[in-house]
Amino acid sequence: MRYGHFDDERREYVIDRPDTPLPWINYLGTEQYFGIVSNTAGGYSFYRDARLRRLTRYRYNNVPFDVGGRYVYVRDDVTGDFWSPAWQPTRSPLDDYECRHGLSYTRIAAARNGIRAETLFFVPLGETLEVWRVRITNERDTTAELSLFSSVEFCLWDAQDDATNFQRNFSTGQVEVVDGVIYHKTEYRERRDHFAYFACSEPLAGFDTQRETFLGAYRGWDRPAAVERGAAFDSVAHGWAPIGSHHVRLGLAPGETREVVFVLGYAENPRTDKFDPPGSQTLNKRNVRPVIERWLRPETVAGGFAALGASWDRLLGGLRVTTPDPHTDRMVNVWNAYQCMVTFNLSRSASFYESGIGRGMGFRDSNQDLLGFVHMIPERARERILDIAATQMATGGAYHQYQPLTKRGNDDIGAGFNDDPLWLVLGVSAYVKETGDRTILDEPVPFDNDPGSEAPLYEHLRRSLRYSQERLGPHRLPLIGRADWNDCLNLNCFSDTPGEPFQTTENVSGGAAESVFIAGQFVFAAKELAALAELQRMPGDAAEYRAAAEKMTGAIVEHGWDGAWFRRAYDFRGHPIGSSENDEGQIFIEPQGMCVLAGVGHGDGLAARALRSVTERLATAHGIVLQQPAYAGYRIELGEISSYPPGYKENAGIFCHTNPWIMIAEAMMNNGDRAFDYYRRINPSMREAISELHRCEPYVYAQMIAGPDAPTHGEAKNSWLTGTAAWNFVAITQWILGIRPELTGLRLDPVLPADWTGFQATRAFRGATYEITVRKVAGTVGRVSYLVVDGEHVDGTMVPSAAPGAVVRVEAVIEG
Ligand code: BGC
Ligand code: IFM
Repeated sequence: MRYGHFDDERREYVIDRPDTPLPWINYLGTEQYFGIVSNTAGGYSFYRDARLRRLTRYRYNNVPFDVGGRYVYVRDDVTGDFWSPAWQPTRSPLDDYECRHGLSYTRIAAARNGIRAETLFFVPLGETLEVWRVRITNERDTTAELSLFSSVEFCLWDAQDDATNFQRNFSTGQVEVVDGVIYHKTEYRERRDHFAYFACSEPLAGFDTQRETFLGAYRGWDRPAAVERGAAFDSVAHGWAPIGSHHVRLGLAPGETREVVFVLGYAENPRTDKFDPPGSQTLNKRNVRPVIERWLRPETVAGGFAALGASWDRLLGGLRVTTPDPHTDRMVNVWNAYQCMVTFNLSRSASFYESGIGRGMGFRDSNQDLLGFVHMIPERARERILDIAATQMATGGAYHQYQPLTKRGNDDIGAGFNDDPLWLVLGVSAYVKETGDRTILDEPVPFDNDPGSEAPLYEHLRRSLRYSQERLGPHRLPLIGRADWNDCLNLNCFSDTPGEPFQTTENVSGGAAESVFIAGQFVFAAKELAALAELQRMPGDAAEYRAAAEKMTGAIVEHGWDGAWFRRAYDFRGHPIGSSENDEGQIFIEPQGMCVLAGVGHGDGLAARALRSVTERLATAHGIVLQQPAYAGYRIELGEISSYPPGYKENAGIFCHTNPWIMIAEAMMNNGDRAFDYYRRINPSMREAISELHRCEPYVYAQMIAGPDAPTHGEAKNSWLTGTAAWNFVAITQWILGIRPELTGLRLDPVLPADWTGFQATRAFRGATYEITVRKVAGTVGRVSYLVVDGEHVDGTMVPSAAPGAVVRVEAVIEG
């Protein structure tokens, strides 16, 4: 069952009924000001940091869910009937409803009793504000006397404090209403350096800023007293819960459409010394007024909206494909790329599942996200890499996270996830492959943000490898530390006393847990760094890293191979995990993917055998599960993984992030059919047809789909902010379609499903544009036989590099 459809032409997902199984959300903003908006206008806004600069309030896990948002009410002033054109919060029956989620904008339209209202939400480029453009049409054949009410509930900036510290916050709220503009100016502690404003293009019949006055005591957003009675109270909030609501009266002739614009924005006051006497800091109203006036004008709104669309044309224009599969096309050309950009902007901070107060930027996560957006925004990817690397410690180790506002490593979760440093190598190598810019390797970058400790980025990468090499366990495999990619595999935990908090053995010599996953990742990273070393003309280093990769490969083959698949780890007592010796958790997906990606076992049949085991033991119709059999109960020596009920999350859920590793591995083994089959199983657009089961948005990947051990097998959770986006983008574009940036140039090496006859693509690469056509006879499998580049025959699969600005025609022939 579907709840909407893709409008590929307009790059929109069109939701045609409001009661989706879960709120289906979208993101507003691409620079500094962001918002979440659901298909019923739920969500909130923030400036840069979803925790510390939250403009509007949202109650997570509310009942009913997704209440709190950008709400507009329409009232028929003759009958008194009022309703929400986004359905929420009044949930009045609508004659018509449609939500179009587009690229950084959402348009929600509905009609009731002959009145149609359509609201467009977006954040203009270069501004720290959002626009709501409401178009209201009288489709009756008589005049309509209407009232329009806007509403937002302000958050008192620090979302964590706002949700907990009521003894204080019920007394701090402050607003000011000047010339129809509502200013929310609550101080956060001693700093009055920022404020929010909410403005309307029309003369006001009234306004409200005190929540309980607007709503009425004991009432909800579904039945505000002001809307019900058809008149605002002109309330001014002192403490309690400041809101912003405008009341506008409209008389519409039959057939008439009116446009009303609301602008909600963030502004900062000029910095003053925080010890200035009270009252000396004033709102910077004079400076924001022209901005407000500009954005309340319809022509500015139209121009701003067009500019946003043009910027997405540019971002997405660098890679476009036309394949025999529409699900592939729309994901690659629009939605998967868009999701990658959202992970660039938001990391893991704010979604329907991430509260915006929990996490900063992940060291591991951000490096992987980079794989999916580097081709769209290479300069910003460069900056991101340097920010991440500056949080690395001199030991080569990493903070697990850093704060976007301060760009400093934070200790909230601590360090010691021993896979973290190696992701930096993979991120940097992806950047150099895409851009050819090897100057980044020489860029001086501090350790732990200490300016006195700068070293070239290349040195950071060396230390990343050294970090693993200096932390090997009894099987010469890397120590896992707190965990590796799998946050929940905590193998250094034990408790001697039941009920006592567990202890960790992290640094206990001779007894520490090891990770085969990190071993595979090390081999991968060491080979990448060897190639970068060659680029740096350091053949000695290159040889050293290749030797290190080989040595680690030896350890994997000797201690990491279980007979039919790669083992997962050794616990701190030296027992294997992910082995046929175990009663549960016998086989894990991660080492099968990572070891094959790293080239382990390609020549001796281990890789192919491991992948067969994945097919036999882990693959389901809804994707590949993380491990089998699921852990039935909690085991302290395995940690958090066994705390999840079977079939969810890391305990045998379909952890979508890992599936593309297997797709890539299958492509490497020349199995185009299997690689693509796995791709389709979790492709959100393919799953649109089973939306009542999948439940999450059909236009973006979710982190997890429940595995067969769960009663809800096939149900997705945690959509949007996940490394799944980047890795699927890499799997489909670079390995199945085979358009792959390498250090020496662009390779064209597709591994296609047998029944395809080819595909076409446009790829911008290092300033040139490649118009690609791949031809293959249906029913054949095989790799590219030769290329024809601008009419010239070229052996192999490397596309000769062209000068910036050139447009090159590349034809690849697969003879089968
Ligand atoms: C995982 C969660 C886990 C958490 C703990 C997350 O990345 O997805 O399952 O509870 O990390 O660190
Ligand atoms: O690898 C992690 C990721 O960093 C955050 N989400 C869960 C993954 C698996 O545990």
